[in-house]
Amino acid sequence: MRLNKDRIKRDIIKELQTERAINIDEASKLDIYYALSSLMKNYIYENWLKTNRQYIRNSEKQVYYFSMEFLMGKLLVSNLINIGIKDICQEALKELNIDLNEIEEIEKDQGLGNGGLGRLAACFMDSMASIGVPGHGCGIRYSYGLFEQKIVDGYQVEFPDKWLQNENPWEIKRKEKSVKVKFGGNVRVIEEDGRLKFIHENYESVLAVPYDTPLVGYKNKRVNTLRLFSAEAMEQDFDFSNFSRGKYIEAFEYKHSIESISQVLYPDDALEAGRNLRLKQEYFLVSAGIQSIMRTFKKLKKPIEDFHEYIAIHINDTHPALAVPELMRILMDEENLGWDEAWNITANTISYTNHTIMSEALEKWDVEMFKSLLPRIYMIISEINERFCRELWNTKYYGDFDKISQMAIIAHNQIRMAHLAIVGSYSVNGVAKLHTELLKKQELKDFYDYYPYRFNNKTNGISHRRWLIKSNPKLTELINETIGRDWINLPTKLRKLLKYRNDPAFQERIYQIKQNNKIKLSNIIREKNGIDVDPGSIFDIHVKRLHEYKRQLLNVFHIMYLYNSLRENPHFDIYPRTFIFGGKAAPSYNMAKQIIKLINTLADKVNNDSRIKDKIKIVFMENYGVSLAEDIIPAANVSQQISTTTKEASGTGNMKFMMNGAITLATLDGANIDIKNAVGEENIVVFGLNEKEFLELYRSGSYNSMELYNNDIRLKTILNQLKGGFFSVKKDELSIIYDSLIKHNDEFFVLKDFDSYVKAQKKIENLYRNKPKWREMSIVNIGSSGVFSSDRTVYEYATGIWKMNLHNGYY
Ligand code: 26Y
Repeated sequence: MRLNKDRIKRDIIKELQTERAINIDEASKLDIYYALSSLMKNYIYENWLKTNRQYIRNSEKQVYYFSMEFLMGKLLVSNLINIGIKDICQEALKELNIDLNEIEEIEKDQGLGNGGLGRLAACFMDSMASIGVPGHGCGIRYSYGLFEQKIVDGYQVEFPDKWLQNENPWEIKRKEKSVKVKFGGNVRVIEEDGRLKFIHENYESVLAVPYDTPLVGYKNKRVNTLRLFSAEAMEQDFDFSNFSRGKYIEAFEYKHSIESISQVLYPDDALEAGRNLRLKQEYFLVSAGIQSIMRTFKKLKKPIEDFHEYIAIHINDTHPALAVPELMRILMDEENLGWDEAWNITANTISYTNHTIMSEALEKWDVEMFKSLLPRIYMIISEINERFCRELWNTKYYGDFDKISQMAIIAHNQIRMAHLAIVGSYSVNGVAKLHTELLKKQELKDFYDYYPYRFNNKTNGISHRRWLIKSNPKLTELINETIGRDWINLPTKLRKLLKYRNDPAFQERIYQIKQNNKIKLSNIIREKNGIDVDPGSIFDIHVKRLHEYKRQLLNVFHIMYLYNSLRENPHFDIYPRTFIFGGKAAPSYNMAKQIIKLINTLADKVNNDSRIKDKIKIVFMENYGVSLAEDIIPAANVSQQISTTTKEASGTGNMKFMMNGAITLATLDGANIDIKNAVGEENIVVFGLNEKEFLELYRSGSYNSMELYNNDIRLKTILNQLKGGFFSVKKDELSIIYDSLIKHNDEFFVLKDFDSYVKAQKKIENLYRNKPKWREMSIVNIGSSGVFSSDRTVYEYATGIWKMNLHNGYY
């Protein structure tokens, strides 16, 4: 379909009339948003149908990416970009006196994820469609995404995220493709034709209703599918006539209890939820997802024994690890395969990514709870466990009870999901080099020793379409003008920019673009926070989930140190700086919430202290999420990536900042190390303990935070300020922070890295004062960021793990 400006104008006007019954001069922004999305769907659907038809016709292998989280953000502009009509659409709207940015504002973020893992899934969807991987997302359509954060009196307060309040124009409900998911009941075993049969009885059925969203590839006419399931009560079960008279209210209660399964996303991203409802959600996802895949597979009319030749199922962390027993159940109980055949298919279909080494985040389920909710699945896991333990005994670990119980899937009355995921899959990957090495050497060492060939690394990436082309259009324009447009399909070609690193004219333009982005962000800050910040100051940004290991505290302590120094000595030399924070704390994570309170309390004090003459400003931006990130990241000078070494599996924010020309202030953790290797030591500022030093200190148990407190007057002052009267907060308010650092010996080595961090910050300041140097570094960062495109990552998954043949001109 050839599109031009006039045609788009005409289509919008017509769409408003026929679909919204309104003329353009009366239309609200919401009307325009719906009209625009509706006409885009006309452009998308044709290719969606073609893509699906082609997949079936050619029997191309399909990947299904199972994830409890998809943090998609807004889709309107990103779809316009990928269809290839953003510019003409923007012009067409302009001629109708409509500003595309204002229409975009109307759209609610699709925030069905906590943070890194959910956003990674969203970037992968974009990359799969764009580089030509037949791949689809499979998840839950939560009625409420991650809570909306408001800051009230300095504290985080959570509100429900009503993202579906207005109709979501991108999804199509496909009620006719619903499947049944069964919970509870009992399993009766009978013998039939010499084989055992397992009859699941007295269960409760839940209807999993799919909602499909098209995933539009970048200018390649390919459209994949994101399928999210919503839980509904089965109509016959819910039928009021089935409830005896007088049970009217109970009928509704029943309906609600069923629908609660897809009601809300769990807001914890590291602390194990361990709850019955969460387990229901996880099984709901995998059962609905695999049943739906089975239906598609049947259309190919291929022998079931070859299932894994046509289907790959990837599990995003262990949350969908029940895919292993669920696929076994379907193959055995519904397709009548024997155990060995079913196991061969399953273990060749499923692959698994680990995203964290923090033991708190490793999922475990209580056996009793599990058994009563999923009796048949429990039987299958028990059998997998028994066979696995027997195999260990018969092969490598004869007589070694300890080793076998350490590796078992079920032990101490718990089911260990990571062990299930590893045993039931053919590939296990970490998300950055260091992370994968740590999995092999430590957390999953036993499994690495046993299955070395299963382990591999796939360094994370981000979609350069969303995180550069969409979020930083001016920088994109400059890049296109300077090196052409090849880099869009092959982002490593951004390297061509390196040639201009010392070109004063180019440096000046890079600087101007950054300046404009900073002005835009300053306006947002003025509007949202009522704080005036100086776009001429260094924008030093720390945005991500709130976690002790991510060490927002270290940043805060440095600011307190600067503030104390300025108060003591008004001539203390400092380049003006704006410290920007953003991030949500899990609602039950007290310490993280106290850190938010501390940041806001400090901000109040510092921002209103006339003695320091606006040399420091502190801003906490509420409700950090995908769209806010798109405004913040292009405006950053400094990217704070300062986790305690070994704790951050990869990080992906670090890549987004780098791609937008910020300089990373980093510990040698996660993908920071890969960034350092990509840009070279001179173009990143590194500090703190490295992996080896950290592990030595950690293992020796010789760290004593009290000593640092006693010997470093800066730290002593700061910590004492937390305790007594310095901040006008209730008595003992911030003392849990003090206690964690002093009484509980500073688990995340904040005090240990403090001195090194202060020096690194000084180095940042000196570099910033040297304008040509800073601009050069910024260009080198942009030019080296192509390897962190998720196109590269997905290409590696597709060829290295999923064994797909890609017919693609670029990759
Ligand atoms: C079990 C449940 C409570 C749970 C829910 C969500 C556990 C973990 C999570 C989310 C984890 C997560 O987001 N991990 C992050 O994954 C990113 C993508 O790989 C990494 O970049 C980041 O370092 C890691 O913390």
